[in-house]
Amino acid sequence: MERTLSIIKPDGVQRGLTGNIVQRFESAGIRIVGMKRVCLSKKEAEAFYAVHKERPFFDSLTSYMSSGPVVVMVLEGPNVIQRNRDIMGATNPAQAAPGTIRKDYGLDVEKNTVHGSDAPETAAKEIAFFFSELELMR
Ligand code: D4T
Repeated sequence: MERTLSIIKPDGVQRGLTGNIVQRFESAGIRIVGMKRVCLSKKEAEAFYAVHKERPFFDSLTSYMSSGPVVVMVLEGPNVIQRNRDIMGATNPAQAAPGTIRKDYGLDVEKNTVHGSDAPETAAKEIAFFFSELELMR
């Protein structure tokens, strides 16, 4: 059993895609064990994306991620890190496979509708960024 962090980015929340995206996870048999809507400050977005701080898109990405509410979720299931990434599709919506979230809804490489952790270590860190142990107890 594995856990991963999913974020519905501001473009997804603003366009009312939360229900649709949640349904994609649930119909794939993935359990949502934590979920909340939050507004990130620029500083919080910079802390979350700290690994990308040297990348040229860092300022734009963190401004965008703090531009409106996001929905953060902890997904649980076997191999859920990779399964979530398969459901999301490639980072650039133009290269995403048919039927993926980013192909169906992504606007560009920045406004690509969803985020998902990419490995067990990053998943653990990203989950702890948003959720306490208590919130995820069953
Ligand atoms: P996430 O982490 O959101 O699932 O994205 P990926 O793991 O698929 O992609 P990434 O690490 O290459 O990029 C992290 C994050 O930065 C945004 N981004 C990326 C951006 O705003 N502009 C860009 O030019 C690139 C390459 C999108 C995802």
